[in-house]
Amino acid sequence: MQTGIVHFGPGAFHRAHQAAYIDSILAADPRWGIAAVALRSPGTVAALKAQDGRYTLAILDAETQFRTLRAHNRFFGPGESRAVRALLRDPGVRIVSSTVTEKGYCLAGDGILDFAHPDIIHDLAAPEDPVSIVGWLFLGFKDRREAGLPAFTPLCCDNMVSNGKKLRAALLAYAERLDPSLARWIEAEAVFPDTMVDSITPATDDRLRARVAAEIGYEDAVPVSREAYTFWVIEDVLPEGLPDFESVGVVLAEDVGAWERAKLRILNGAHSSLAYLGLLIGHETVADAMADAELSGFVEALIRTDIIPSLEPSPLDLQSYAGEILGRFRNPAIGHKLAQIAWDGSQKLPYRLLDTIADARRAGRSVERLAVPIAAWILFVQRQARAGAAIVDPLAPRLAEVGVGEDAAERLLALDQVFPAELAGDSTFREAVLSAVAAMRQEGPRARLAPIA
Ligand code: CS2
Repeated sequence: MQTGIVHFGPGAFHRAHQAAYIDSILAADPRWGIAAVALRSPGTVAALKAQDGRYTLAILDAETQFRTLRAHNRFFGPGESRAVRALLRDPGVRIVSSTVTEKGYCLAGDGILDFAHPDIIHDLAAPEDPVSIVGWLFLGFKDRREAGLPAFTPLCCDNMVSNGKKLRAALLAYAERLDPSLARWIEAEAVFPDTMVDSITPATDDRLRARVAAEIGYEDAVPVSREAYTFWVIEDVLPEGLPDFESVGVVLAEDVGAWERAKLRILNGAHSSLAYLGLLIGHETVADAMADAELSGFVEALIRTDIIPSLEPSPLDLQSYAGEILGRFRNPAIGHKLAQIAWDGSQKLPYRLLDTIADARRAGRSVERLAVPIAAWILFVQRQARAGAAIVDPLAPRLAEVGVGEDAAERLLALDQVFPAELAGDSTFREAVLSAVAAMRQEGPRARLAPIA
């Protein structure tokens, strides 16, 4: 196996999704082994390395299946930056992919590079020793140009609309500050495909480790689990000679936008809604929340009546896509924790719900129901802040501070890293959210779940 892909962020999602496709590709073409890079957290790469890259993928669904994957052949943890840099200069490396979550791209509320982000400040001051993915791509491209090598292809696999375009714009803005001629080179030489990635992947826990050990007899420190459904759409702009993605079921599409928007707004929008409402009600997993008829009825109405109109016209059959997603949420075989989905709300809400709300306002449609999950996020932040409980979010310190105040709802709605000016200044939207917050505070989290006449 050679190394053709360098991947930043080899967490559970990458190992359950991209690596499973690559594992299949490797059977026919050994060029595409993945180098796993996690320069901040030692755990996963050290364990993967100790297992020689072999780990278990448990597919938990109507049928259970265990696959042993081995798609990674190099492993880089903290302190190994120099070796990563050398690898990015290897002509065999053609793809640099990333799953570093929404916050890993250091974007401001409007989706462009945040020059006030500590990682970007760091990288601009020390561009040869980067910590952000943007800084790493810059350094990799700089070395490639100097060596007279062609550009690699950055492949962003995180849940953001126009993820490739956003990464490209962020990198160009960064390069412009350090070396405008390199920015021109990147513009001319590199493509940044948009991608849509989808497979429900709960975080790995000791229960999964114990199950893998019991069922297949492998003491695997880093197994992953996911549902049977898996889907990957990549914008059809790939240069010649990359892996034969289509041979393993990846869709190459001219326009990924319709897929991205539908998936983010329906699946992820519903997921975040279930998470905040479900946690306030006292549920633990997505399947538990879906078994609550009032809550799942609300979420289905939200999708079918409020979210789908924001996606039309669409080349996709959105109503049946929605039905399929609701079925996936009911999968009792995976314990997908609502708390995991609730993480990083400040980063997720814009793509998942606020874009839909902004579209609804522009088109003059009601936002009454769409305001409910936003109110639930506010009450969730407030509940965590007042209990002194952890808020997992890059804005955590700010959320904790604002969340304890009397005017928390108003102040959260004023956070410009979360709410675009268009919504923050929109009294119809604000009133819908504040009225839902007030009702849920008085009558409890189910106050706004009843069907709207
Ligand atoms: C989830 C996603 O954790 C979350 O926020 O909504 O990880 C979701 O499971 C995936 O996007 C499904 O493809």
